[in-house]
Amino acid sequence: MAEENKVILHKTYASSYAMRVELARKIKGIQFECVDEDLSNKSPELLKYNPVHKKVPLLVHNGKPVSESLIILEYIDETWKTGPLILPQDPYERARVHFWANFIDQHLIPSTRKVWSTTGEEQEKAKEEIMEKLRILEEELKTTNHENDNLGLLQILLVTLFGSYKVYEEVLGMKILVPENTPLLYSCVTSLNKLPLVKEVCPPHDKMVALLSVYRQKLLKSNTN
Ligand SMILES: N[C@@H](CCC(=O)N[C@@H](CS)C(=O)NCC(=O)O)C(=O)O
Repeated sequence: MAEENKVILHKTYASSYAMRVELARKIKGIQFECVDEDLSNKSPELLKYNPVHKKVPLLVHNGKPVSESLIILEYIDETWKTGPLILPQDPYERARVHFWANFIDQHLIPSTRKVWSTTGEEQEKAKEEIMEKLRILEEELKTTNHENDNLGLLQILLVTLFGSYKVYEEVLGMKILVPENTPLLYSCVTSLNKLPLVKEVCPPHDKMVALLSVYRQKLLKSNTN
């Protein structure tokens, strides 16, 4: 890789935020060097280059850091003009995509966290909250002329968040993404899951079950302390 175009991605194996960047990199065909972070012992580079949040993903392009996955995706789209566009060019369409990306990050993901950290009635309530937010997203999908196998920003967010929905079913013992509630979203995620690029980025089912089972136990334990 030429020194003037050195790209390093700090990530962890199962971070869905990092998977967003991995997918963008594949879409654009960019050569990256990857650094796998241990979040209990973060690298000096991660602490130096992302001092505010100290989180992955972190992209370092020719020594210049870019953090926060949505910002990284936009940076990639603007910097590597070759390959398909991740964000629409039209200002209005772009604004809409930003709106729904923020909805996913600020409303949907916090609700999914609740379902992972609770049990019983509380978990059922959290599940209902997610289903309601998914129905809102479904309404948006109805208004857009989307193609299921087009990997734009929203598709990247949806497949990295819900592509492992069968893992969630196994670990949580409940179904969240179902065609009866949100048929378009369900068919969008299942079609995206079949794409070779997506398959390359998503960790295998059994490994995800093992990792997310540990994650759930940790969350439940920290909730009872
Ligand atoms: N808003 C951030 C969220 C990234 C995030 O939450 N990363 C987690 C891993 S999935 C992390 O690095 N956590 C480390 C920590 O909280 O110390 C983004 O979109 O990039």
